[in-house]
Amino acid sequence: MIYNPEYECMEEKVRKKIQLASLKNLVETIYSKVPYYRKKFDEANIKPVNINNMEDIQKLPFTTKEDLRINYPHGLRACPNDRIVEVHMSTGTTGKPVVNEYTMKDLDIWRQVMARTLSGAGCTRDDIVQNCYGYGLFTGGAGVHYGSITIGAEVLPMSSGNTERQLMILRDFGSTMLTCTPSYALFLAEEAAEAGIDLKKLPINKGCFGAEAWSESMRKEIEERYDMKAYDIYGLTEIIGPGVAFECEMQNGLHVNEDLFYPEIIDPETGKVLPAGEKGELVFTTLTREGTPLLRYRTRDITCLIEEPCGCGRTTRRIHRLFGRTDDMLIIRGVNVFPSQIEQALIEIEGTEPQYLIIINRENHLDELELQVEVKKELFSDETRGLENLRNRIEQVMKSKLQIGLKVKLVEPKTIVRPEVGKVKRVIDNRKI
Ligand code: DLL
Repeated sequence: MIYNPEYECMEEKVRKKIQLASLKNLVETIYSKVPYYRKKFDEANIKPVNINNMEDIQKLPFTTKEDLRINYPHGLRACPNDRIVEVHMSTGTTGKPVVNEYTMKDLDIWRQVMARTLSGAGCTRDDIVQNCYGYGLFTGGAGVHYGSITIGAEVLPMSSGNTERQLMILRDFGSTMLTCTPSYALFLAEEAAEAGIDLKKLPINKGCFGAEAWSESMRKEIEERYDMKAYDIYGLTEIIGPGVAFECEMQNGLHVNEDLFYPEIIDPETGKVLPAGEKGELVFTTLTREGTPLLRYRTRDITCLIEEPCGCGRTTRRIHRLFGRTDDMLIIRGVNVFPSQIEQALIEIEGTEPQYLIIINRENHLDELELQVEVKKELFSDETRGLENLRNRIEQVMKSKLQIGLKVKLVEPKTIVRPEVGKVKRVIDNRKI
C-alpha cells in the first residue's frame, strides 16, 4: 500500500522543484543559525545565494561523523533550545555518541516516513505490530512505534530481549507483523522451534528488518521459517532513525524518502558524485529537518542509486540493499576484505547456515583470519569426512573470491552468539594496531 501517493508517486520534475526550495531554505537556515556551518561555507567560499539548482549541492561541504563528534552534544542545533522535544543517540563503537535532536516538526516527518515504510511492507490499521526494536535512546523502537500509530495499527511496544515473553505475546496476541533486527528474527525463530511453536501456523505474516547488514539468504530463511514476507528497512540516527529508505512489495531496492532526505553517491576517496548504478558512499542531506539538520552527511554506507522505474508505482529513486560500510572494510595482509563478501560467498555453499564470525589475530606481525561457520545439524551427525570436505571447499572458495587464505572452523548450530539486544557482531579484531 502506498501511504502518501501525492509525495511517493510525484512527477520527478515537481519533486525536484520542491527539493530545490527546501535545499535553499536549509542552506540559509544553517548558514545563519549554526556558526560551525557558516565557518565551513566561508572556508569553501560559498554563500547560500550560490545555490540555484540541485546540482549546485555539489559545491557545498560534506558533514562527517568527525564534525558531529567535535560539536557534541549541541553544536549543530539549528533552532532555539525550547523547540527541542525529543532526543535520540547512537552509541557507536568509538568516541562520543551521535546525537539527534527533534522538534515537533521533525517528529512529524519521522512518523510520516515510518508510516510510508510500514505501509510499503503492507501494514494497515488491521495489523498488530510486535515491535522488538529497542526502546530508549536507539531510534528503532520509537520510529516503528510512531509509524504504526500513525497508520492506526495496534503496536505492542515489546523492545528487545526476553525471548520467552516475545514468543508468548506473539502467540497469545496474534501479532501479524514483526519488527526487529534480522538476526533477532532468526534467533526468535530458532527459540520458537526449540519450544515446539510452529510459527507458520501463527497469524504473523510480514516483518520489517534492518539496523544491521543482512543478506538475501537470511531473508529467504526468515520468510520460510515464519511463512511471511520480510522487508528491508534502512535508516540512521543522524538523519532521522529508521524511515530513510524502505522496500516495497517488489523487494528490489529500497525507496528513498527523497522529498525529505536527498541522496547522493560519492567516490569515498575523491568525494566526487557518481552516476546512478555506480557503487559508492551514500550521502544524505536532510532537506526539511529543524532540530539538527545535516548537510551532505557521509553515512559510510556503500550502495548505489537505482533510477529505473519501480513496478509498485512509486517514483522515488531507490538504493540497492547495502553492500557494506567503508569503515567495515578489513585490511588483511594489505588486501581489502568486506564481511559482506564473505557472507555472499557462504550463501553459495550448500550445507552452511547464514551464521558466521570473523576473528582476526596478528601472529608474528602477520594477520591471520579465522572464519567460524555454523553447519547444518545433519552434517555434524555425519561421518567426519563430509565435514572435512566442506571445510576445504569453503577455504578454496574464500581464497578465490577474497584473494587471501583463511582458516575455516566449522561449528555446530547455535554456537555463534546471537544478541538478544542490539546489533549482531560479525567481526572480532584482536590486532592491536
Ligand atoms: O540502525 C536505525 C534503524 C533502526 C534502521 C531500525 C532500521 C531499523 P543507527 O543505530 O544509527 O540507526 O545505525 C545506522 O546501521 O549507517 C547502517 O550501517 C546500518 N543499517 C541500518 N539499516 C540497515 C539495513 C539505525 N537495512 C547504521 N541494512 C547505518 C544494512 C543497515 N545496514
